[in-house]
Amino acid sequence: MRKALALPAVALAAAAFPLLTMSPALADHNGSYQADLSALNQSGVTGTGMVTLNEDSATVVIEASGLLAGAPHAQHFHIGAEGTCPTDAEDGDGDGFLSTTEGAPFYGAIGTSLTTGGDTSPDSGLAVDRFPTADDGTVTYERTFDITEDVQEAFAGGTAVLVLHGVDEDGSGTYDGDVKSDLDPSLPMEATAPAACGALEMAQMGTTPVGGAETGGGSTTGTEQQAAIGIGALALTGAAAAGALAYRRRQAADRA
Ligand SMILES: [Cu+2]
Repeated sequence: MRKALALPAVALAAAAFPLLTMSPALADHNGSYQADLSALNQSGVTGTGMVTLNEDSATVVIEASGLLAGAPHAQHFHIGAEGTCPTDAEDGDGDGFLSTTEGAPFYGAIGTSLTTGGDTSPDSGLAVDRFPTADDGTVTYERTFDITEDVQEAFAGGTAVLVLHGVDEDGSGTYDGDVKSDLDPSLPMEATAPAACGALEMAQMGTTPVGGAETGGGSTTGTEQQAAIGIGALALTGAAAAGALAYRRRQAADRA
């Protein structure tokens, strides 16, 4: 009689365990992120980017000043590298510019093109007619659109970086000069070189973290959440083992 009761309990715990391991979960990316923009290529650009994520929906607000007036400025989420910004010292080829390519080991490739309308994929990376024009050197941008899964994962993993492009390095008042763009040789380097960069960091909690009470700190990363889930799974494994042990003890008791 006792045996009959004990066995299903063990089976139940064992059955529950794979369910947990099967949903280790995409780390939660929902919440608000902020980037404090720092100048690159001595652009003098300052500003901030705010991004609010809710599943695949992103609301992006960018305010920046000190940009070349009257010129379009490509802007992107870059993803998949270190999640950091380079310095002007990373001018590997010594052409006087930190090019978009030279910064890529830090901020990665284009994940999202922050256009004013239409496509937002990396294909629109240089769609100059759909990027903000800084009429008086200031850009104010707001748009809500869907982002892809790789970009969601970059936010969760801390590798999303906001980059604004277009810098008038020689102060001529327009994109010109002899150095050609590393991205499109038909354009001057000034049109595509990074003007400002900021890592997108979580500004506030998007959801209640798993086991958040004991983490103590203000921020909980996806890694910590996964760790918490792991601990839960371990505890359950322990419960199953304890159940099995109790079953063996009862068997022993029955034999005695
Ligand atoms: Cu970019």
